[in-house]
Amino acid sequence: MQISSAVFLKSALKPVQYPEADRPEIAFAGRSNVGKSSMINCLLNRRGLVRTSSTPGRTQMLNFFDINERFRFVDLPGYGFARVPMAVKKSWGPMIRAYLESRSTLRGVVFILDIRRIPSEEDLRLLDWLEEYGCPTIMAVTKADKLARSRRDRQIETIASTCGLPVDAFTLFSATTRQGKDEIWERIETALELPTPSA
Ligand SMILES: Nc1nc2c(ncn2[C@@H]2O[C@H](COP(=O)(O)OP(=O)(O)O)[C@@H](O)[C@H]2O)c(=O)[nH]1
Ligand SMILES: [Mg+2]
Repeated sequence: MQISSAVFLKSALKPVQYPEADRPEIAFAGRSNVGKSSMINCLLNRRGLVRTSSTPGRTQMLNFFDINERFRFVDLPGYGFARVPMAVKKSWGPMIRAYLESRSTLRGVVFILDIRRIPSEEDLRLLDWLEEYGCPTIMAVTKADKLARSRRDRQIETIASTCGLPVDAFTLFSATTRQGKDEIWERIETALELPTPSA
């Protein structure tokens, strides 16, 4: 994918604040600190477009980006970080569900897991919601550079079986080495061509 423009549009907490639903959209989901923002920056070849943070739990809003004046990326708020206020933790579920339920232009969700972690209950709950709402889902396992090749395969097998999915559903990715970037783009391009799922 040739990126001619990538522009931050706005942050939103609830549907009335979302930008107009006039372009197909791909959302990025996963726990805090998993590497969502890093993946978006890597896909767009923009180092600092999306703020990455070593202080997880800060980006508690949906952040919308306009790409090539043709489609949008949405950096969804992360979950699973211990040191955020209870009110923020409680609002996460309704915020995500409201988005998945109402966004008519949503074409796919890139679901990101950390290669070093067994998927958590929260990860699995989100996976259930994606299934419930019938969202086409692109499974990605990131931070591949953090493990030796021999351990990667075993970890992916464990992650896949925990999710109840086949190993080949997962794209191995690293924002550091850019491994898997082309494959994620191919899957995103395929998702962008899908018709709007009926509500
Ligand atoms: N080694 C390595 N570090 C990564 C990778 N992706 C993200 N990180 C680091 O993980 C931390 C959290 O990344 P960020 O993109 O902010 O996660 P987010 O909270 O999901 O948006 C940052 O310190 C990143 O530099 C990766 O593929 N490899
Ligand atoms: Mg982030």
